[in-house]
Amino acid sequence: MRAIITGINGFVGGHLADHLLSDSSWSVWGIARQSTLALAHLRERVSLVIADLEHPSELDDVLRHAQPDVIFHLAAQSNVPRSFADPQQTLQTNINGQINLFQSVLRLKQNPLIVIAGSQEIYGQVRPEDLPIDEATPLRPVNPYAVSKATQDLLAFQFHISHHLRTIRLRPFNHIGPRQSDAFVAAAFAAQVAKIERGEQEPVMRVGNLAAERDFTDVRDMVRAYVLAATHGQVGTAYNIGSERTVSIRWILDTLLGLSACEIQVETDPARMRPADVPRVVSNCSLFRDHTGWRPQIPLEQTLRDILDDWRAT
Ligand code: A2R
Repeated sequence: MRAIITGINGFVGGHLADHLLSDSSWSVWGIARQSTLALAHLRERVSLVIADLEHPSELDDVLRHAQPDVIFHLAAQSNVPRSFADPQQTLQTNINGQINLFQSVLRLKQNPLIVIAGSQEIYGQVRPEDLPIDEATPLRPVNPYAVSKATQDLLAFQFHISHHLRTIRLRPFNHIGPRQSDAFVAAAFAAQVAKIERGEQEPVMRVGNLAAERDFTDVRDMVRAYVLAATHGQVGTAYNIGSERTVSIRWILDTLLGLSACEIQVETDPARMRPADVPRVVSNCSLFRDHTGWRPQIPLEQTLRDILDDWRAT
């Protein structure tokens, strides 16, 4: 099986490549804008192709060359604050990038399975009575990134219906793990703990809303789900992927603090409070479970230990 991963140099892309390459039946091409793979250990094993999703002729070259059976479409502008700062750029990259990819596939008359990495952010402002969130829950995106992901989801459906593209739409809930940017909460806390342990920061953590409850999955379980979607998923379908349980941000913080020998104070920083936060988000993933048999396997305590060890090593 020949797989292309767009966004190979991103957080999920590296883990997905690791997972695919653990099975000798996959060969992996990666698309990136840079001329080198971010993860050194992948350099011998992934065929890197330099291409920008916003340049259709570059995509044609990649597809002609790789002749993929599966495209895992991960490349995106994935940062929510950046999407507020420059909504046009986020919509341009995420929506037009995906349209370019689809049109390239059609132009070359290829017929790969296309797995779209979406986001639970598309559900946005969920009401308590909407919980747990299943695929029929209304989309109420509340930031430009979420709008771009909702549009990617709709376009994948439309191109499946109109052009028979074999798309599968994934709607992953929060996923965390080693190598994630510290723009995300678990990595942000772990990075601070590691700095405090090295004496680079005073032993005080400044935190936002700790009461919010979210549905977290280890990224390594998440990429296993992406591959199961490709091998066992139903074309044309949208799937939620999550743990179907919640933990609070406070639990994440307390677990990380419990993994450190340092005495660390916690202070609330009003600047980090997001008043519009939805208090609780939890998924219903029964459709994906029924179709693929997937269940997360890595306990979150283990995930947090691995994240902290990763920051200690950087
Ligand atoms: O910014 P770069 O050059 O490192 O590349 C990013 C890449 N990317 C692009 N690649 C080709 N052409 C473009 N126009 C383009 N724009 C962005 O996508 C980056 O390496 C990758 C996204 O990685 P992360 O931001 O780390 O996202 P993550 O967490 O891996 O999420 C993967 C997917 C995204 O579509 C999310 O929206 C979804 O999962 O939940």
